[in-house]
Amino acid sequence: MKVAVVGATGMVGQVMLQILAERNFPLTELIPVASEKSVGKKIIYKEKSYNVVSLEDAVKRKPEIALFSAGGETSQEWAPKFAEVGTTVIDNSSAWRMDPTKKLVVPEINASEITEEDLIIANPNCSTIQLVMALQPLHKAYQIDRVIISTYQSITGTGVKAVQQLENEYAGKAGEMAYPYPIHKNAIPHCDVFLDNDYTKEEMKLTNETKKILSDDSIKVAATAVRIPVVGGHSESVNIEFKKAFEVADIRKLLSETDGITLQDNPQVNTYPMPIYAEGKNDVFIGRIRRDFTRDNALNLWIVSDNLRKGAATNAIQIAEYLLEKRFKA
Ligand code: 11C
Repeated sequence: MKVAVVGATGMVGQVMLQILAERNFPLTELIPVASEKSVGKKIIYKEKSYNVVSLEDAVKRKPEIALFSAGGETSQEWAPKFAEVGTTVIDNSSAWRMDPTKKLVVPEINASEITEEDLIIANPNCSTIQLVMALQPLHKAYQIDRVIISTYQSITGTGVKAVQQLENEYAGKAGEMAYPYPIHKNAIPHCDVFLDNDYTKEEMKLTNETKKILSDDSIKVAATAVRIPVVGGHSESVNIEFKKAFEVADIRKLLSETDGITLQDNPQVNTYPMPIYAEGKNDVFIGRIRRDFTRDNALNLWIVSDNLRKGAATNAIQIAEYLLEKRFKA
């Protein structure tokens, strides 16, 4: 299996390489790809050195799979060029997610929707993936009417420039700003750009991608996305109203039995998910599960996951593993 990693020098690209190695993905050839300024640089994969190549060169080598994490514009332009030579692109940008002709996939939920014709497959936004991992089994059992979510998002979601901003501020040094305000000792209620409806693009991704992944336009999702000076993972405070009645014990049982979810929920001994402990792990962690006593059939919970892993690289590689099994197995 010839695999290209487009954006190999970026934050998500680096984690993709790490996860391909960890999971022993059966590579016959690795093609690390990056922008012109990184071409010729070396990256190390399983103790072997590889030259970073350009997008043009990577297309010529016709990989079976290209894992893209190089931003929306690169995906818009280059994913179709890879698809034309028969490569299946798994794209981590927002370029194709809401395109009705493209699948938006969280493997535990809807990988079975992928058909032979799908040569560009979209990976959802990080904050959406961890949310739908929790919502899907609950929706199936109790039918979700409405979700109110507030996020507490890691600066790694913005990229290396944001990590540098925090480090500079922490050290009391001047430097380039990734955000319009200091992030050290701060919480910025602004992830991605503001849209005409006064929500941010990140907030509307939570609304729209959730409906698409769960194949249900009737689910109402209102989000507030907040950036906090944390690395390691995104956290989400989520309030869900169901159409059907539930018992909290049954919700706990259901989530604890769901693949990809780890329950960390014992307030008596201060057990709940936190980003410093989610970092480096592939699961979605759920805790603080409790009835919302202000509404009928309503629930509160707290969801944490490593945004660079299940929120990006792990999910993309799980899609590749699914394809390996269903499409590429001889
Ligand atoms: C953030 N969710 O934390 C973003 C990062 O659409 O893939 C990923 C943006 C995307 O800011």
